[in-house]
Amino acid sequence: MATNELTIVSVSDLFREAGVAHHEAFESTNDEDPDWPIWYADYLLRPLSDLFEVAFTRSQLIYCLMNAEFERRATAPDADWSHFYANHFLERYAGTDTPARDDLALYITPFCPFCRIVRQAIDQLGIDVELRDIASNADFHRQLVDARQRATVPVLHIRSPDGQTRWMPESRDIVHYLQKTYG
Ligand SMILES: N[C@@H](CCC(=O)N[C@@H](CS)C(=O)NCC(=O)O)C(=O)O
Repeated sequence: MATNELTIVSVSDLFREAGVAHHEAFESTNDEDPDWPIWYADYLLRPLSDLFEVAFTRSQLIYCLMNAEFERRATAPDADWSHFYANHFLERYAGTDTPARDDLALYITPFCPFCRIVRQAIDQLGIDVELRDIASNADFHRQLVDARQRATVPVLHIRSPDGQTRWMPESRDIVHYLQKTYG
């Protein structure tokens, strides 16, 4: 699908192609897709990783797509979106040797003070962590209980680029780990 030449044209072509595929998938709902960054991230994960020669993670792409959209709306709402997105990604990832990062997900509940402490650390570090609210999502709740035999939050789920996974409880340990790894 993607060419191996990393140019504004090849990247924006890829985004445009994803846009067409998304339109076909959501035609029946008039292109309504509140989770569009997830759909695009899944569609683009492989071709963007190939094109940039960067091992993007799914959550990294979701995060970057959302950032691109926020920035586009705020700064250039009339710009060609595929060009804007292409530039956004090229500025951040072209020519960089971004190492493959862990895929991080934090199991939380909305009003848990220990979760808030971890979330503050995440915000300060500016890292990309998927938040999984076990109070509103039965699948997340089940995943956590299956893994830990209890529903205490926060728990950080870490998936390394080599596929190894790890569950880390205790807010203090999580903050320490994140600061040591990403600070
Ligand atoms: N020492 C733990 C305390 C975590 C904790 O008490 N979490 C509460 C929510 S604030 C909880 O999940 N309670 C429900 C349960 O344990 O099932 C930490 O610092 O992470």
